[in-house]
Amino acid sequence: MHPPNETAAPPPGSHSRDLHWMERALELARMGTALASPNPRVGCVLVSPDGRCVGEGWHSYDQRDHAEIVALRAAGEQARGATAYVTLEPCSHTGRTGPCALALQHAGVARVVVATEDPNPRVAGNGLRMLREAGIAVDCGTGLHAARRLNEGFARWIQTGMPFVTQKVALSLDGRIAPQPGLPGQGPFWITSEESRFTVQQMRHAADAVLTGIGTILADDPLLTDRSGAPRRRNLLRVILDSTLRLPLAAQVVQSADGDLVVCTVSQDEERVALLRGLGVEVQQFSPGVHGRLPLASVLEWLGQRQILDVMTECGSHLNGALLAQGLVDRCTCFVAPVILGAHALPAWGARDAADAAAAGNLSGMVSPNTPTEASESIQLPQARWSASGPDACCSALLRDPWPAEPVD
Ligand code: AOF
Ligand code: ZN
Repeated sequence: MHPPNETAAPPPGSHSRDLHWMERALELARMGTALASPNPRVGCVLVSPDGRCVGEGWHSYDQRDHAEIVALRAAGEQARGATAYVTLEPCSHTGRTGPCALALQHAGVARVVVATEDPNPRVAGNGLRMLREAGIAVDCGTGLHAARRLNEGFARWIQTGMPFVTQKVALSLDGRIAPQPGLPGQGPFWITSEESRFTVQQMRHAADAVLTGIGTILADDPLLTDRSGAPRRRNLLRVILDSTLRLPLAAQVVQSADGDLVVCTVSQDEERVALLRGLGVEVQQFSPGVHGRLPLASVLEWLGQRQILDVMTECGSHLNGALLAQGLVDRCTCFVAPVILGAHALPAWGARDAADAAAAGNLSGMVSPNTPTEASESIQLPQARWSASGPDACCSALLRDPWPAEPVD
């Protein structure tokens, strides 16, 4: 008697079984959102030869142990002969902990299935090699896409020192982000739906910093906090770009400053700087860039030095335009609402003056050389995903993939 085909479980070692357990490992890795940074989000599942899960783990920075170690500890002796499903290549180096590749070997794990290699140059393939040299069967690439999307910030930061920048834009059907400035009777104005705003909170939760310009503070007086309610190990850093220090002391961001508010400026007004610092605001002064402006790339570099991996921008027209034109946007996530605001309303991407407009017209500066551009008249974004968000549409497009083009196998 054979069981009917449709009830047969995929045989051990089969691709669909590998995918099944890797999906669980990815779920575990997601638990590290806002808790693993500045380390990557990593999940691990140990499965016995008869197909039972014998241990699970995920990495949280404050707990120190890597995902594999947490799972090995849970499995104890049952790790012997097991298959380990790990969302990131086990490490080969000694950092705050010893090499996970070695720990898996010592525990007697027979096979390791890895979603993607570690982009950390100290590891990058060495962990896979260590495992193979120890006679362990290694497969790399199961669940690759999802695993890479989960650690875009880490991949960008560990290789370049720069944070991964997600530009979030909530815009009307006619491409506007706010009604005509200065109209009487304006209160808080929401373009997008509650569903989209909920997603924005999740995006803030997944970010290490949120960045905006002084124009947005003056217009909307936002709080810019993570109100997802989910735990995080570091406060979401609120970064305000304010070249001339116009930030009002009564602004909500200032009133709620709790070691999580940084104002970046080129102003030398030491009196104003002292006043802000007295209210618990961190003020970072930069040397002026082109046309005396705040050098955006230097601001991002400085955030990277502070172990900020993921920056989400929630800016107005000019800053949106400048960030894009200067090639500083890695991913663009737009919520498009079925609303028309009219030609006098603010465009989602604008230019402050003719010089900015000219820069914004040069598409080749916006993305990396390996992104296909067609005669510099358009930039194709093949890695874009559209989804419904209540009555809105959401498009999230990758402008620059932080992962190496050729995965290590
Ligand atoms: C793994 N499993 O769960 C994580 C890994 O300073 P350490 O010792 O915590 O090492 C950090 C590096 O280890 C990090 O940059 C990344 O390359 C890797 N993270 N590796 O095998 C994990 N979180
Ligand atoms: Zn490790």
